[in-house]
Amino acid sequence: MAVVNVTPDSFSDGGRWFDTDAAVAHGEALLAQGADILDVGGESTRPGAGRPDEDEERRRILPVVTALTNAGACVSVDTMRASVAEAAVGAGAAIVNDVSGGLADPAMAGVVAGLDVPYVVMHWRGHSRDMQSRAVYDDVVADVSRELGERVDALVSVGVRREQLVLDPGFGFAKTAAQNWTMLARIGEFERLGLPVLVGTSRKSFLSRLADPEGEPSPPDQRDHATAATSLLLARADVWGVRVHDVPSTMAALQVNARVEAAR
Ligand code: PMM
Repeated sequence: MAVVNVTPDSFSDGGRWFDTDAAVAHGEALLAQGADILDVGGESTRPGAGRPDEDEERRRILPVVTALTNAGACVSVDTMRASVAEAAVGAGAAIVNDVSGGLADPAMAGVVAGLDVPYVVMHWRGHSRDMQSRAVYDDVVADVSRELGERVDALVSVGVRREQLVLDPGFGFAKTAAQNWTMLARIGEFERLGLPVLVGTSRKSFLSRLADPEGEPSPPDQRDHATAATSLLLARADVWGVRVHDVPSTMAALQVNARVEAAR
């Protein structure tokens, strides 16, 4: 899954594709590089970010969803708003990716239940403005698994079909760097919930101080080698998908994995 952020302020690539034509051209390039899914989002979730209003979010993403669907892409819409998810599916999106797992908008569960598309439920503990204060866990893997399981039960109880669901532990969302490393080390445990797992580590800040944990963080666009290394680990753990910004580096990692598997 490759990221198409139509935002002025995403941490990793903010502003670069904040124009319909630039976003569509970027999406087409990601497809040509081998992406299977394009994840189109109009709201930045960087720590401390403010929210665009609903009209602005629609204005940013709907033309991009339409154009990329028409170009043959499988598009997912990265939104926490039920009405935006519904409009994006109407415009051709085939997947709803909700970083709040249905918690940000009480209408989301009902809308998704009425749509025949996969729904990505990410682990979330509140909006990005103050989420890092909520990074408190006894055991991050056990606690995130339990909270995701509770979301699954709540969604299924209002009519979402289990077969629609994909789970995501939410790297960087109310997680410290150490907690992200623990989740990566124990990623297989999330598969015990019996649903496909999507993971987004791409360019996140826990990858920014590899040589020296006390040193200067590397800028986001210099974290793609580390992201590709996580893609290889995640492929070894058999996750369903990885959400990345740079497709060629992750494609190489996945191809290495495929060759190793074929040579067994
Ligand atoms: N991360 C971001 C945005 N959307 N969606 C899912 N399912 N998982 C993630 O980890 C995730 C996401 C934030 O990253 P960005 O600002 O680079 O898009």
